[in-house]
Amino acid sequence: MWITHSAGVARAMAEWLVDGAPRTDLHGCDLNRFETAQLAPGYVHARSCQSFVEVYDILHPLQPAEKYRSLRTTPFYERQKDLGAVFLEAAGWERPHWYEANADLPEVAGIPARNEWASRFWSPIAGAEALVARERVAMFDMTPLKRLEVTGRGALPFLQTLTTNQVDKKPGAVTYTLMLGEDGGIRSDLTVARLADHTFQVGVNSQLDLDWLRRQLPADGSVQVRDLTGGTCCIGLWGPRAREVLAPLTKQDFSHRALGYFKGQQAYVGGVPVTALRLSYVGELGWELYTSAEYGRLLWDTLFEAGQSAGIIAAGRSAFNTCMRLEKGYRLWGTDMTAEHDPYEAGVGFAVKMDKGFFVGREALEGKPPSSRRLSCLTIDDPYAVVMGSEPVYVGGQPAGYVTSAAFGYTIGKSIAYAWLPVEAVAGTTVQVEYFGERVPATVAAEPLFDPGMARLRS
Ligand code: THG
Repeated sequence: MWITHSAGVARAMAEWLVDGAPRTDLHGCDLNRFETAQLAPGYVHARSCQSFVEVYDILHPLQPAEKYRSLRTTPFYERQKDLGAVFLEAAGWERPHWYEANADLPEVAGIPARNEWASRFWSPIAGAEALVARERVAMFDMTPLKRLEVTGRGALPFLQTLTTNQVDKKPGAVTYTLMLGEDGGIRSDLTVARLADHTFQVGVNSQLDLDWLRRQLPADGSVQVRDLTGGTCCIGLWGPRAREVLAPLTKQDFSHRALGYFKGQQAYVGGVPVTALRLSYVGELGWELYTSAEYGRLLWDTLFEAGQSAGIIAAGRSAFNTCMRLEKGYRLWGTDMTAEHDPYEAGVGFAVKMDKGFFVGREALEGKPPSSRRLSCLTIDDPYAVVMGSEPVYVGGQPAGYVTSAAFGYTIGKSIAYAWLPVEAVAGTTVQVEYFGERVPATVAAEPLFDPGMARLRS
C-alpha cells in the first residue's frame, strides 16, 4: 500500500477485526479474485511491473495490457478475427469490442461523434451494432461470462441458503438472484438455471463467486461446484428477429408459449447440442445458447449462415455492455453495486424473497432503516459529452454522489449515466456531472429508459 491509502487501509483492517467485515468494498484487492491463468509467475511479474510504472498515470478505463494477451480465446476466435474484431482483455479472455466488418452498416453514419477521451478504444461501429441488435438480430460472444455447475442432493438447499430469490422451482426455470453478506451487502448477482432436480447452472460474475461458494460447501460432500467456463462456450442470439433465425434450425419448440421468458431447455441447433436460456442482458428477445467448446465453431457458423436473410451481424462488447445494458437499467456487479450496497437501494430488491425462509443476509435486511441513497439513472443533455464512470455528481451545487457506469444509448439517442445519489434527487431533478473540470448538466430520469413494459423480452 502507498502512504496515500494507509489511513483507509487501517480503518478497513480495524473494522474487519472488530466487526467481522470491512465497511468499504475491498473486492478489488481480494487475493481470491484471480483466474488460474493470472497466477502464472510470469503474468504476476509482468502485471506487477506495469502497475508500479503506471501508479501515478491517468489511465483510460479501457486501456488494455500489452503483455500476456491472447491467453484465453473462445472457439469463435478465428471467425471473429476474420470479421475484423477489435479485442480488449478481461479475466485473461480476449473479447471483441466491435467488428470492423460492420463498418459498412448504413447505421454507422448516424452515430454521434465523441470527445477525444471517450473516443479512445471506441468506434462508431459499436453504436451501429447496438442499433442492428435492436432492429434485427445479432450474435454476441458470451463465453467469458463465468458459469458454474452446482450438483448433488444438497444443491437446492445450498443455493436457497446462499441466495435471496426463490430457486426451488421446476427444472427448466431460470432465476435472477443475489448473494448477500451477513450484513445484507450485495456479494454478487447470479442467474440460477435449474436443469434437473439436482443440477443447476449458475451464471456468476467472477472468480470471487466461485471462491465464496466453495468455502460455503457443506462438509458432508452433498454438493459439488464445478467451473464449466473454459470447456464450454456461449452465444447470445438477441434481437426482434432472433426466433426467425433459430426456429428453422431445430425441431424443439422455441415459441413464447413453449419456452417463456427466464426458461431454459436442451435442444439441437443444426447438429449442435445446446442448453438454451431465454434471457438477455441487452433486453431483447432471444437466448443464451451454451454448448461444449468443441461444437463452438459449428454453432457460430450455423447461426451466422442461417441468420443472413434476417440481416444478422456479430456484435461486440461495446454495444453489449454499456449501450444496451444501460438502456435496460441492468446493474453490473462490482461497478454499479458492491458489498457496500443493499438490494433495495441498488434497485434489485425484486430479487429478494423475504418469505422463502432463511438465507444469508436476511436478518440484516429485516432490521434495515430506509436508505438515504439510491442508484439513479441520469441522462446527459449534451450528446457529445459521454462520461466514463467514477465522476462526481453535484446536486444543488454540492458534491452528492458519483457515477458508476456511463454510455451513450443509441436507441434512445441520449447519453446515460448511472449514479449513487441522495433519494431526494427524484426523477426530473437537474444535477451536474464533473468531467475534466467542467460541470456537465444532467437530469435524473425514471428507469429503465428502454422498453419499461418488457414487451421486447416477452414477445
Ligand atoms: N447471463 C447469465 N448469468 C449472468 C449474467 C447474464 N450472471 C451474472 C450477471 N449476468 C447477472 N446480471 C443480470 C442482470 C439482470 C438480468 C440478468 C442477469 C435480467 N434481469 C431481469 C430484469 O431485471 O428485468 C430479471 C427479470 C426477472 O427476475 O424476472 O435479465 O447476463 N446467464
